[in-house]
Amino acid sequence: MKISIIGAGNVGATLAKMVIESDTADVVLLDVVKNVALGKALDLSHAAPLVGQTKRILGTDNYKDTAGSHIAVITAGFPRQPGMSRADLIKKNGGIVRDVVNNIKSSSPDAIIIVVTNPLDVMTYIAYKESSFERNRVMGMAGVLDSSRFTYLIAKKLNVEYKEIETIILGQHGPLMVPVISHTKVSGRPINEVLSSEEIDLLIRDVMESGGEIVNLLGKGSAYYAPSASCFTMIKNIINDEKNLLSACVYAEGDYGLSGLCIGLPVRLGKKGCVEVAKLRLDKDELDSLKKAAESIKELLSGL
Ligand code: A3D
Repeated sequence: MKISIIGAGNVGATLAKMVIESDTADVVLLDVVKNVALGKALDLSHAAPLVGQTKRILGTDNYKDTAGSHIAVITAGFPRQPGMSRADLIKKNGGIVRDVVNNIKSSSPDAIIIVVTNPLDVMTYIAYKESSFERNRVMGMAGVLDSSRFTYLIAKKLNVEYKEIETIILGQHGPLMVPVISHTKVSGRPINEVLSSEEIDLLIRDVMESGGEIVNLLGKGSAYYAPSASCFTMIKNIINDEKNLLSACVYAEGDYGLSGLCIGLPVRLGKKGCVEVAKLRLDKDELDSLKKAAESIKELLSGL
């Protein structure tokens, strides 16, 4: 297996470390800033004798080195700068994602693409359209991260193990995310039998503020350990054909009454990519929230 990671920044390099240290696949780490990719790949290679990994990592700025990748992860892009509008960020990162996707398309025409670059729902849509790949081969990472943050917060609040929590967050990666409370359980019990609605609302608020909290604490850059782990979870599901129920941003084709956009939906990932959009029975207010999130994403897409 060969995984190319485009963008050797915080998320890209951390993900590369997870993939090779676990001996999951060979990695090509590509960045426009060639020396950064080369330096990080060399540093990770020097750890091989200590960690015992047998897979190889190559740093490059040349897409020829990525040829024949099974999975291509796009982490290339820039965060929003002070004074920069969302539309400005879409323009800047949209241009990068288009360029990256066209390179992936010619070097690895059979690859499965996982997008991480923000704003996630819009960048995944751009990647889907630009690639002309089937929808099962283009997806965005956000829901696994948001769901993991919710799991962490519920487990902490109730002092239970993470494995006791079952939850999923759909919708937009942002303030219009949709935590599916009707499918959130603690040790098999519906969460609203364990926590009051006020307590649940506070936890949801905390999930929504998690990313911003980390940005404020770091002072420079944004979260990358949990985003990388989330991406790695998606990769493992694909490589090992695990097909666990996860949330990922995919192109909607009538699923949940939505179409013409990429949005966080419940999916199963396997060797062929997104092998199923799962049909969960959602409450009316959850469906309404999903529609609201879709409207907001479509508004952003209309500016493309
Ligand atoms: P950062 O550490 O700045 O790394 C970005 C890297 O992309 C840098 O090394 C750049 O040189 C490189 N780059 C820029 N343009 C290109 C290009 N055209 N080709 C190849 N490489 C290029 O950022 P990061 O790693 O922290 O985050 C990367 C992206 O992921 C940003 O857009 C973040 O907002 C986004 N992100 C999303 C999530 C989600 O949950 C969706 C979480 C964390 C980060």
